[in-house]
Amino acid sequence: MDYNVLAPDRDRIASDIGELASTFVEGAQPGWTRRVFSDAYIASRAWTLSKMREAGLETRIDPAGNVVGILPGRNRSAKPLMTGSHTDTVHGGGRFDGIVGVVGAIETVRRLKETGTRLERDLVIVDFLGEEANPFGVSCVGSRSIAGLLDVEHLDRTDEDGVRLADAMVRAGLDPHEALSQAWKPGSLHGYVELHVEQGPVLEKSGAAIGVVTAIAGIERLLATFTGRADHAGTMPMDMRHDALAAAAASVVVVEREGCGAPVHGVSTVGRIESGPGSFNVVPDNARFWAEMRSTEADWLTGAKRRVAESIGIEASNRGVDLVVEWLNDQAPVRAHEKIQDTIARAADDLSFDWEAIPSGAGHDAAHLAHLGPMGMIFVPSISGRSHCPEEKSDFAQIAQGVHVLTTTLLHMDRTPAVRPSA
Ligand code: HGY
Ligand code: MN
Ligand code: MN
Repeated sequence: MDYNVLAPDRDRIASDIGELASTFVEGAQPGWTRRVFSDAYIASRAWTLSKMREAGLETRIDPAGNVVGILPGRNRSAKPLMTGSHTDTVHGGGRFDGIVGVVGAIETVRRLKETGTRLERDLVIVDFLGEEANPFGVSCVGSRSIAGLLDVEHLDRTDEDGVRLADAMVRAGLDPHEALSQAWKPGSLHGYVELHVEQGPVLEKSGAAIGVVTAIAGIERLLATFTGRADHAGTMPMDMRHDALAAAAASVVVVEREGCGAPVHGVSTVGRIESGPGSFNVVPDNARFWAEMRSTEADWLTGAKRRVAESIGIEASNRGVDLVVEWLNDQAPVRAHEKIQDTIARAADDLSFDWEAIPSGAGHDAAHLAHLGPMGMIFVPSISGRSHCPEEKSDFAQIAQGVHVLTTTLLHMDRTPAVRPSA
């Protein structure tokens, strides 16, 4: 088969991405903000649904708020294929993170229909609800629900106003109770593949058009709370202070040092710090920060969690400051299935696109869908490697190449026998 006939319509992709970005954004801050449960996000779900309907899909919004479209295959009892991503953003985010995978999935359906290419299996495309980290501390809400990884403990998590995730879902017209019980069975997918922007500099540096993802990093997130003692900043001698902010600041450097010294793929970040009471002339008696470590290597990640907890404990006790560490999220690294990696590479070769194998430092819905069947991911380059910021950008011609590889990969997967789950 000449896979070039499946080439996507680049201008249509650009128009969809532009329409979503310009129509559904929160507030006037720089970048494109569309956070889960915001009015802009809730309104945008109808947009995704209409795009799927226009493409001729059977559509629904499931109890967890995932927008689901199905392209019927010839054999409806065959295990389906699935692809998708997310359209929520971080605060002040970009126009491409996640969105490329949803728009790309819809364009794949259009091209299959326009070329009269019928799949053997159903193709399920999903715009997963709430992939990004949120004030409830539960990312990937929609894909966890489909994968059977959303539980009551997640629904009871509260934001800083004490609102439960379950209540926020009800306010958005969703059904958290049903979201707990709609899980698909492990092994129920013939395969899952997701198109996404790389969000880093590797592909741009190497010149490869396509990234074949080898693994998705695991993430350990923590909230460290330091409690010291308020004193007069002018009179209390340095060696008699219990300075919570000084302990937290020294601990920020501990977290940074953990990632900088990683012998394997490993990074660490403190994304936010707060302290009080906040006057020049008062020794701070409280501070807290939110941090995360990531790696595709489980052993390093486990070790980093232990080393950071020990070291920041020392920074606190050296200053007579109390410390409470709360671990918020423990997402293990997930390997992409070898056979799906090979299929993506084969599709890129069919289309004469240069590709390279690459780990994902970013988390993705695909990490959860791996519980339902063999998983793979396709990356396209990010300009200057930037993401989660207004400067996030990918070239539409390269996005179209990624969509072309997605379509061709799905065609190959449709025709290959079931693969055994990864070892
Ligand atoms: O944080 C992440 O890695 C993803 O972009 N949500
Ligand atoms: Mn993403
Ligand atoms: Mn993201």
